Amino acid sequence: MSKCRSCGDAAVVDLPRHNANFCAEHLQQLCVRQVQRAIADHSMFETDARVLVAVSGGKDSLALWDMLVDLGYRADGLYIGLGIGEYSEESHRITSVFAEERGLTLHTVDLRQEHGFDIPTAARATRRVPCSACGLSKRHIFDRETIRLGYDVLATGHNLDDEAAVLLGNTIRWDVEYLTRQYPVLEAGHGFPRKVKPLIRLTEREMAAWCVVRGIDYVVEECPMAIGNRHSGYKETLNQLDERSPGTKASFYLGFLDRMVPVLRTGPDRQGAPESCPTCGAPSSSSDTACSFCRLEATASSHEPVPVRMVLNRSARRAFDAQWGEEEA
Ligand code: Q46
Ligand code: ZN
Ligand code: ZN
Repeated sequence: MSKCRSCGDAAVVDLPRHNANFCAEHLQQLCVRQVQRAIADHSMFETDARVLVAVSGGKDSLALWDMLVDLGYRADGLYIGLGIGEYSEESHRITSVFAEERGLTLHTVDLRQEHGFDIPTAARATRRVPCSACGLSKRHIFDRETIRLGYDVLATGHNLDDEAAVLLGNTIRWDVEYLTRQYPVLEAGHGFPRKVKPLIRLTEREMAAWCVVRGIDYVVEECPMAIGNRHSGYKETLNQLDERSPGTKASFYLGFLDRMVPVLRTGPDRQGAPESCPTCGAPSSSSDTACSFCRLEATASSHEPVPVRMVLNRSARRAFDAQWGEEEA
């Protein structure tokens, strides 16, 4: 049996990028140190900050919430009900149980109840890719609720794998504007809250291991809309590279932060002060027309509800049915 690098006890996980195995205790120590380092290196927030964690029921966001509370931060959760069939129901259940068991405060916004639409319907009604309607809605609601509820900062569970995949996509397209903005801290201002990503130094595998050793129950299934999307393809590609030469993913992304971001930041600041949406008051590019979320809401909430299966392609639908059982359409 393999042994922990730090103490010699039986190891529970091997982490090729550290070229070592770790027991439960030292895995936790490693994860906590990486989070503390990310928070300190990027001055994410002070020890007394009120932090709102965007939780989805997946391993990353629940692990982040768990870690921040464990480190003594005042961290509450915010869950958004996206209406993605059984996947969303299960995510909500798991997130609520997590909060209840630990006596934590969880805020919930349900898209269908509060805005009259869900993600499958929004995708169909606006002919958008589901993840685009979803990302827009999540950003709008996370920003709004962070400010409305008076939190100092919004923390999201994006990990090293997520950020490296986004970086690969932005690089392949040479999207300089996105590359310039790809940073684990977005400052508050112009009606936007401060946003941070404390898990950027930890991989998906490390987050899953954290949940196992901490006994955190999380939604293992991927969102049915994610199956086969481009982002997943980039992740696979980076994992193949990392298998051949462990640590590639980390040096690609963390090297970007260290060495490329300073170069990109010498360019002109492209972000001007936005106007306010005439309908909801959120920051918007124009004060004459409603913001993109309000336009999405107007179109999607007048459309009849669309079940999640109807917006999946054939392979995603097969995977969905295998996971959640065939629904009567
Ligand atoms: S929840 Fe929403 Fe993700 Fe599902 S629809 Fe796409 S963006 S994949 S993180
Ligand atoms: Zn150990
Ligand atoms: Zn608006």
